[in-house]
Amino acid sequence: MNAHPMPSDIDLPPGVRLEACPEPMVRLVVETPLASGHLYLHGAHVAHFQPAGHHQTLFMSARSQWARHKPIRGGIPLCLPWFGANPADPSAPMHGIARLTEWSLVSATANAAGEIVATLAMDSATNPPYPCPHPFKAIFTAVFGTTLTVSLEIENTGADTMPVSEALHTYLTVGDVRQVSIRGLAGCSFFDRLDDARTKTEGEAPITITGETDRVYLDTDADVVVSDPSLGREITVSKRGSASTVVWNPWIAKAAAMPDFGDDEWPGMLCIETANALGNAYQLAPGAKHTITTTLACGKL
Ligand code: TA6
Repeated sequence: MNAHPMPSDIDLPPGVRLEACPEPMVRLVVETPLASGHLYLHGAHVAHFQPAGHHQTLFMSARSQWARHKPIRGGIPLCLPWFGANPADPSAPMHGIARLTEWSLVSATANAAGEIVATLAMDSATNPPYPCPHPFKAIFTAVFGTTLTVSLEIENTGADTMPVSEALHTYLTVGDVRQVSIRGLAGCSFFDRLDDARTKTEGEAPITITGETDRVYLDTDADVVVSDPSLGREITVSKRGSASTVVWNPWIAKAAAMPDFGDDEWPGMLCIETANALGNAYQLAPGAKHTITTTLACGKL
């Protein structure tokens, strides 16, 4: 794989460094009194976030591939400018090109609250991993503090209106997915990707995971709270600019079928994805921009 060039002209605040790890990937390492974090330039991929005094928040597979044009498995993969398969091009990569792209580091600064604000940029016209029918630019921002806030802004740089679906595909670390409960989606309609893609309505009780789960909850801007008794914590996933929330766990068979995911890793993770997918996909006019944002906050149970 061609090495990602190590940025050399960026001033970094105390507690922030760049390193090539694993070679030749380049990551921004954050280590401050508030939190630790890792942000890879490959895919603008947050792969680690641990607020002070808490267990790590993001799951990372031990089998993740670290290669050009391959997504990192875990953390927060960026799905853009399409979520899932590209309906117009079955040969296109799953979940778009943003997570496969080498992003440029624009800045890394400390704000008045002592949080680290990292900004990255990409242009689909510059060495895309796959040709996109609609050109776009994107700006990624991660704020590492006692919470983690990730924002992704897309700009339509083409002359035509472009369809967009997207997700901040967050992999949460949980102690045992069989013991977690998920609140915030009561009464929402959802698209069950495992049941002939039927649209169903969620009940009032907290959601529990008892098998492979792959649901796109639609028309919701609600916070989602994951209660994780085995780690004695809850994680609140809040969002802006998103009308869909995806809940995913591969369970046994799908975990075994993924080459970059350990067969025994499925109990330790749960995806709660901030998205605009399926019926919440949108049309972006030439020159227009749209931003999707997710914030992860950890609390003690
Ligand atoms: O967001 C859930 C999902 O669409 C699942 O269907 C599963 O495919 C998951 O994403 C992971 O996709 P990936 O392409 O990263 O293996």
